[in-house]
This record gives sequence, structure tokens and C-alpha cells, in this order.
Amino acid sequence: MRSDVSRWMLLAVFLLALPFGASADWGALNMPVGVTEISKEVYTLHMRIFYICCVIGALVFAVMIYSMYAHRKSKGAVASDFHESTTVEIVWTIVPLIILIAMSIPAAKVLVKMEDFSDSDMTIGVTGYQWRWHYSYLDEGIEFYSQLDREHNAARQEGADIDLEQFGDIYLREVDNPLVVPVGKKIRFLHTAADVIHSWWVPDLSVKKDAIPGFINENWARIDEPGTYRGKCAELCGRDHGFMPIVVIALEQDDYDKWVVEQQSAVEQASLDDDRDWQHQELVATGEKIYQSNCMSCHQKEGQGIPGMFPAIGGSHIATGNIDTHIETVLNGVTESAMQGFSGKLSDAELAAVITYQRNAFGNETGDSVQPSQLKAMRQGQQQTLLTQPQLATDTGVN
Ligand code: HEC
Ligand SMILES: [Cu+2]
Repeated sequence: MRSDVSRWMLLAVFLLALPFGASADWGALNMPVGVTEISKEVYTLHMRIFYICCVIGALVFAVMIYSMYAHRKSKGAVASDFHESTTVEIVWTIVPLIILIAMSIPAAKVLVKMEDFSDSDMTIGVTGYQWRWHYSYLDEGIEFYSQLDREHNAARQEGADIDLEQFGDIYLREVDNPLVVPVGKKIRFLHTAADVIHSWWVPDLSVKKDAIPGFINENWARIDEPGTYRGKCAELCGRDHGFMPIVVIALEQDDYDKWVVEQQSAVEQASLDDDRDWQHQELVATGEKIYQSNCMSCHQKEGQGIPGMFPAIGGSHIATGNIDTHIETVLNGVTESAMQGFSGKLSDAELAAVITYQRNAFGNETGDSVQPSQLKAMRQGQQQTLLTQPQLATDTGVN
């Protein structure tokens, strides 16, 4: 009789353990330990509570399985009949209460630590856009957009003939401009969004925070080890939600300082680019890259668009017609449509390049070149109108 019970128990344990034994890389199923003090504490907390749950689960199931087997009907078992047993009720209230309190104390400690934003060494603003991230280093004056790497973006296009092997295990998890940070510094992140709700999630840093338009959420991380840490947008934010990865590169302080200097000189270079005249070929070549990173996800690889959703650029009246209308469209976007303005996202030179490209690709053969100075003029003209408008309004009020 005894050995019968234990045989059944063994079978149950074996069946329960199957899924664990079957997976070769079972570490990958669990949450990562991560590379920050908080992430390690979160991991420890998670494991501790997980084990408590395992013990409770095992005990409850053991009692259930044993009771069902030992007191089965075929053996003539008769259900015992005890009502309103104060002792039992007290026990099953007090015991879970004690367990819950025991679990909440360490959890509260970690939560409090996570919410302590004091004494941060640097602050980075993180803004979610459909479908890219914008980073702004508040003290260093560095800012840039970060989006799905151009080659990965090309590879995901329908019918793209690209060998995915080359991307290894980071396919669709690479960006053009990673977020670069120093190790050992307390970095405060300020999260917000410009259109819909996104969520900035980097598991290794134990950072996952909703980015909500009109709100600023805080978070922080102090990274212990140099390395590359990847994440994703974790809030369903529209068509390309699955294609706005995050890459954080943590560098030793010296390397980070070098990076900051490089960035600052890149800003100078960009302003030089905005001030000079460009060759036609140069504009087209640069424009193609900018098109692939910024426009292709909607207007498609061959500029054919998606009928009913995104207009084709090849043969478009705007991309082959009046240059100013074309510039206007790209600079300010089209209200009430998915076509957002790129005035804040691309520099004058970048805009000039992508517009030139659109006018000379996909069968469009205008032969036009657009120069950064035209963009600058257009921007200034628009600022002028904005400045004079309130004036007009008061004038009409007086009349
Ligand atoms: C999120 C999707 C999206 C992205 C990204 C996008 N566009 Fe558009 N674009 C649209 C939509 C939608 C329209 C149609 C707007 C309307 O007229 O209602 C449009 C229209 C246009 C037009 C006018 C075409 C026509 O014939 O009406 C041009 C030119 C254009 N976009 C250029 C660009 C450029 C340049 C970029 C990249 C820098 C870009 N677009 C990125 C969605 C997008
Ligand atoms: Cu998103």
C-alpha cells in the first residue's frame, strides 16, 4: 500500500519536472540577473518569492493528491464533517498573512530603493516617438534619435532578398545610434513620449517605464560592467511597435569622455554641412540612406507606398511637382495623417538630401537638387509668419 502511494508521487514529480529537463538552455527562460545593483536585487527577490511559491505549491498539491488517493470513494471513505472550526479559520488566515508580510518586507525595500532618484550623476531625457527613441543628455548638450538599424530595416521589407544569418541573434535588435553611457555613474532617466504611450525597457538594467505624452516618469540605473545591453519598446504603440529596439552601450569613463567629445564635434560637422552647397550625387547618395532610415517603413523600399495607406513617391505629384510644396510636406508633415513633419528630426542638409533623392529615384527624373540653404530659407519664412500672426489677430480685434 505504502509503496503504491510513493510510486504515484514519483510519477507526479516526474511529470511536473518534464518541462524543465526538456529545455536545454533553461537559464534563458528566467529573467536576467542584469548588470546593476537594483537588477541584482530584483533578481534575488524574484527567485526568493518564486521558491516560496514552489514550496507552497508543492505542499498544497501533495496534501491534495494524498487526500484524494488515501480517502477515495472506492475504499469506502466517508467525508468528515466539521463546521465552523474556529481553529482552522484562524490558522488559514494567520499563516498566509504571515507569509505575505514576510514577502512584502524585502519587496518594499527594493521598491523604495528603485524610487530613490537623489544624488544622480547625470540625467538623460528619453522620448518615445512612432517609431524611434530620442535621447537628450541634459548636461552634455548631446541629443539624437535612435532607431532600427538601416540594414535590419531593409531586411524586414516584404520580399527583401537579404541573408538574415549575417545578423546573428540580434536581428531587429540593432539601432543606428545607441545610447552611450558611462559605468559606475548614477544615471537618471526622464521618460516621456511625443505621440502615443511607449515603454522603455532594458531588462539588464532593470529599467522598464511607461513613456506617456504629457507626463515625465523617472527611473535610474548605475551600470556595473561595460557592455552592450539591448531592450525594446514594451507598450503596444502602433504598426511598428515591434521595430523600435533599444541599445545601451556602457563604457569605462575614459572611453565615454572620448565619445562625448566625438559627439560634440559631430554637431559642429553637421552645422558645417548645413552651411555649404552640396553636389547632386552627394545629395542623392546621402538621401538614399536617410530615406531608408526615416521614410521607407511607410513609403516602402521601391517608393511604391502601400495603396490606401501610404502614397507612392514614384510618380507622386508632390515629389515631381513644385519643389516648395515638396519641401513644405516633408518639413511640416500633413495634418491629420501619418505623415509627420521632419523639421525637428532632420537637419537642413539631411532634409535637402532626402528631398533630392525622392525627386530623382523610383522613376522620378526631375534632375533637381535641393540645397540646405533652401531649407533654411523655408524655416525662416515660417518663423516669420508665426511671429507676425498674433499681431494680425490684435489688429482685427481693434477693428
Ligand atoms: C509613418 C508613415 C510615414 C513616414 C515615416 C513618412 N511618410 Fe511621407 N507620407 C505619409 C502619408 C500617410 C502621406 C499622405 C499624407 C496625405 O496627403 O494625407 C505621406 C505623404 C508624403 C509625401 C507626399 C506624397 C503625395 O504624393 O501625396 C511626400 C513627398 C512624403 N510623404 C515624403 C516623406 C519623406 C521624405 C519621409 C521621410 C523623411 C516620409 N515621407 C516619411 C506617411 C509617412
Ligand atoms: Cu513604442
